[in-house]
Amino acid sequence: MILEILKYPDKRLRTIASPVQEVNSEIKKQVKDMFETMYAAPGIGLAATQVNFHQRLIVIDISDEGNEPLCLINPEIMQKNGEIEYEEGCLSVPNYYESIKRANEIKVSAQNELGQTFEIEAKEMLSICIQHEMDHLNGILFVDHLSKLKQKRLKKKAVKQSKKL
Ligand code: K1U
Ligand code: ZN
Repeated sequence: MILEILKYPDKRLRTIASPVQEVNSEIKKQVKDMFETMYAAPGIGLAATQVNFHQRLIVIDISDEGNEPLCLINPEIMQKNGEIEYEEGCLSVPNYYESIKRANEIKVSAQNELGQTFEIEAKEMLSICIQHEMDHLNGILFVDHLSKLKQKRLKKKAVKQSKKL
């Protein structure tokens, strides 16, 4: 099932997600629907917050063929190293791209869709994408990393756009 993606400045995007208590059939269905929604968008990542589901769950696939799905439940960053700058986009902020600085290498602990705990070391695009999606789970958007002036301009444009719909 394709889910609706909340658009900035929707206040629900500011919700802090709760930990997933148990990887049960509801969570497995949510993971399936989020992958379907991400591939259809199309995007390379999606956080549960963006589809108004406020539990700590993200899906990612940065491969060109879209055949390397990665699901992270209750992700935690254990280590961060270096710095990388990349022009990011967001399915919740359509048609807006800005350069953001993040850690280049991260070590993350998470559970998979079977509830098994695993660790992953990520660098470059995968690291950027995991950090972007984990920000969503904390109610943070990539535009929050920009100057107050850029944020003000973007918000004005987005509010105007949302009134047209
Ligand atoms: O969280 C999101 O809104 C998904 C976002 C992930 C992301 C992109 C770039 C840097 C960091 C995080 C997107 O997927 S935006 C769309 C996009 O980047 C893309 C879409 C199709 C093909 C390739 C990229
Ligand atoms: Zn996003």
